[in-house]
Amino acid sequence: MLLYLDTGRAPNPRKVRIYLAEKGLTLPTKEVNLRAGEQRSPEFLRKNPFGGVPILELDDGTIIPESLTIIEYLEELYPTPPLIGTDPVSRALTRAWERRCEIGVYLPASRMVLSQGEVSEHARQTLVARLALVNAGLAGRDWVAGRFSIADITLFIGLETAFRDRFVLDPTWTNLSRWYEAMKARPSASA
Ligand SMILES: N[C@@H](CCC(=O)N[C@@H](CS)C(=O)NCC(=O)O)C(=O)O
Repeated sequence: MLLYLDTGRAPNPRKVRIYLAEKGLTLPTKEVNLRAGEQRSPEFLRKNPFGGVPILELDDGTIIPESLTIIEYLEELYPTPPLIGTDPVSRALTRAWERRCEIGVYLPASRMVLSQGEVSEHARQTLVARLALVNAGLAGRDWVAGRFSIADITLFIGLETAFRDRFVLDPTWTNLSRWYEAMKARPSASA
C-alpha cells in the first residue's frame, strides 16, 4: 500500500494525515509536490486522471482516490479505535455529520478563500449559517457526532481553511470555540 500526499498542508491530504495520527497508523507515503505541478505529470495522471491527492495505491495497482473513501477503506482494515461510530446508528449519524461538515463547512470555506466578490461573500454567508448549526449541534456534547470521529477531522480542516481568509468564529458560538480549542490540543492536530 502506498499513500500519495502533498509536500505541504493542503486540506484533503491533511484530513488523511490527521486520521492516521488518530489511529496510530503509519503507512508508506510518497509526496507529490503540488506547487511544482507534479499532480499533472503524465505519470501521476495515469494513477489519478483528476490530478489530486490523496490517493492510495494498493499492492495490486488498484488506486483508491478521494480522502473520505481512503479513510473508509482504512477504517475497514483497522477498526480500532473506531472513528466512524461503533454500531449501525452511530455509524450513520457520524457519516451524516461528516457530510454536513464537508458540504456545509469545508466546501464553502474553500470557495470563500479561492474566489472573490459576490461568490466569496455568498460562500461566507453559507459558512456562517452552517457553523451556527454546528455550534448548536455541539451543545451538551464534546465532539460533533458524540464521540471523537471523522466528522471532527473534517470540521477541523474546514475551519482551518476558513481561517486562511482571516475568518473569525462568532463569539456567541461558545460550543464551537470550546470544540476548536479541544481539537487543537489533540496531538493529531499538528499532523
Ligand atoms: N475530493 C478530493 C479532493 C482532492 C483535492 O482537490 N486535492 C487537492 C489538495 S487539497 C489537490 O491535490 N489539488 C491539486 C490540484 O488541484 O492541482 C478528496 O477529498 O480527496
